[in-house]
Amino acid sequence: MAKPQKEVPMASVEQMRAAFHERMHANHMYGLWELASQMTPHPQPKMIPYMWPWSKLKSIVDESGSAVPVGEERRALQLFNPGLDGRWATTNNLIAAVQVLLPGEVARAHRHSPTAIRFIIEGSGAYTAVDGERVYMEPGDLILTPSWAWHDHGNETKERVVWIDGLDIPLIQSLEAMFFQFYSAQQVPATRPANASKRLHGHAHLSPTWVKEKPQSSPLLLYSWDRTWEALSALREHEGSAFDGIALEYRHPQTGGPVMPTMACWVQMLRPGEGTKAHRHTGSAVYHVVQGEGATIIDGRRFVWSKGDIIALPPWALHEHANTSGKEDAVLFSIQDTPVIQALGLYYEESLSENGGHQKVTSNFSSD
Ligand code: GTQ
Ligand code: FE2
Repeated sequence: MAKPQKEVPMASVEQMRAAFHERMHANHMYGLWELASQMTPHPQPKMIPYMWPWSKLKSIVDESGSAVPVGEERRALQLFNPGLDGRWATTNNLIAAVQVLLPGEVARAHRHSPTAIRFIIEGSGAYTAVDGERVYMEPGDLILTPSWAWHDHGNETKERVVWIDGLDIPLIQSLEAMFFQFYSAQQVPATRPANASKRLHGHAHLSPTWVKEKPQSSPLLLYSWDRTWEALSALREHEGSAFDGIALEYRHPQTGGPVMPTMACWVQMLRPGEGTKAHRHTGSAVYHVVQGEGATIIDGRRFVWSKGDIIALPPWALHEHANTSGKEDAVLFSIQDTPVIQALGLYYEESLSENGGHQKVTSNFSSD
């Protein structure tokens, strides 16, 4: 016969447990059983899909010129994702900003560990000087500022210049690898001819054999719009990607890899009436509408876009794009954090099989 067990009253078991948890927390410990909900079956990003329409950006851009000077810092409007609680972040890893430089202005020389790209929206003939080389801007150009490269911006023209900045600041912050310095003078003296990197490295399939140095970031600092458009046009009869249309990645001319270790840049053309199928993948992106009109459906929400709009795409969000114009090509430029995801073996991708590969639209985005 079993020994009669001494009964422990339920209430005291609960009390003992509560006291245990309290003691554990007071000593900076948590039980795995309290955290299990964070081991999600798939990514559940805090950032939300969001769009900054150009109409809104433009009115702030217009006002910014007279409202704030170019002081120590640049006149760059940083796009904060509403899902990220005031963090300096457009996506979990990337920041996008719109920067304005008025005629005669100079933005003071500095360098930082975050990597930057510029995509020019408006204005011709202003420059970014990168490590002593002036890189001159035309609309549609992509200009790189590798990690830790000195840079200043100058506008000696008679018109305002506006561009998009893309940086990996949120990633660098979470890695706690932020370094920043101002240069001792307003500008870094020019030590190389203007657009030198394009003259040396900007010849598509032909590389200078005597250049032995292979930097992690692309040594080509200027990807001119005329070349970009030439490539898109030459490929327009191809089927392209089912998910992205005629999507091209800007490449490091020596390695063939992404332009920067932490950021990839893409340009994609959607032909009149073209619509892509939906897929999702790890890695986040920020899109900028270079030209045309269309819509992107992200997790069932339709974002109707036109020239100048900026859209944030969360990791693992279903997305598909469409050019809704019957006549004009649509072109999207984007920055993506996929090189980081790829390097760590964390790239996952899935296409939507139901409903012919298209999402059901359940809402329409509005920024009001
Ligand atoms: O123009 O160098 O949007 O350093 C954020 C940080 C732009 C710049 C930004 C920067 C810059
Ligand atoms: Fe900078």
